Amino acid sequence: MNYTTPDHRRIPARRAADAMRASRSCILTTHVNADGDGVGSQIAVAAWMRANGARVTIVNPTRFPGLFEFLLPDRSLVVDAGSDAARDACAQADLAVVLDTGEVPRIGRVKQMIDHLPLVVVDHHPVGDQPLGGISFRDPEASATGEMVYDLLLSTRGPWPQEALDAMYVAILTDTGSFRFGNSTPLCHEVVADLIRRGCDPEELYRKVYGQAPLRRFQLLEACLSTLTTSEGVGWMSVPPEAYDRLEAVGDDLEGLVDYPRSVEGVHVALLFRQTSRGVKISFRSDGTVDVNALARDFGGGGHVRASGALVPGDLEEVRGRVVDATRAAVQAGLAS
Ligand SMILES: [Mn+2]
Repeated sequence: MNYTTPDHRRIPARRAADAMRASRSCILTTHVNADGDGVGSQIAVAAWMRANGARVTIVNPTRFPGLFEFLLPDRSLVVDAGSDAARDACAQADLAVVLDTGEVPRIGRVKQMIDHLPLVVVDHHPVGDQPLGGISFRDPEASATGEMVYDLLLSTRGPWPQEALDAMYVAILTDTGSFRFGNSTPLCHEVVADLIRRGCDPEELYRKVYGQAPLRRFQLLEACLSTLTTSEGVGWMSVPPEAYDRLEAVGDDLEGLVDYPRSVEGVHVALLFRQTSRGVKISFRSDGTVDVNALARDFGGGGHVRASGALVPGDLEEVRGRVVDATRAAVQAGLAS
């Protein structure tokens, strides 16, 4: 069966696509610490809008992840939010599109740079406390924002540049954990089937994303695994700060680490802790027993029901103690209900 855009997405997709097609100069942004879905969606939109004749600039609140640079049709698409080039691009733009988040705090310093522009939001997260305004194309049922970008292109019958196809594929690949997570819906497989039909090479894209990890990543994994602990349905690991510094690790190296505690028999919620200068970063993953969006919100974070994050001021040991206690209580409550 071939994919068709679900009915409830049709009108919002059309509205968003019309605004984007009318733009001549557009800013694209995504959430802090962009992932494969955030930047994949940006690059797909950029390639599609450029094929429609628009000027496009990617301005993100934090560094563009090096792992996904291979998707960029050209490196000059991305400018640093602190640069003159970013300021000029924002001054000349007639539209801003926010992808893979719809919350004010999640786009950080870019918010004030695009405040004067009409806005389109394309996102698959549940709406939170501080939603961005503008034209809203949101669907928490979508596997990835990349799947919704596919709806945009479908609603306008393309064009379908190869860069857009590859970027949408990687967006969905990464947000579904290589089609293993609960969001690997029939719809997402139908989208991906069409992307392959149109020319994506799954083996090559998988290899570029997952098949050429630097050695330090395995050395960091070794150090993290030595901290693996489980208790009452909760599994957690901490990134040893000494190993992180010694190995000159970067944020990308932490991608997927939380899947290790998550894979342990009997674990319902997995946690990964990392000390940063601004506090302790926590990743939450749930098998569905606990709503970790609600749990992360108690610590000032948020995300999805099964995957969330938070940044908690304080030091590693103290924060870890509090968060593990709260998570154990949530698992007990979840199992009892
Ligand atoms: Mn996403």
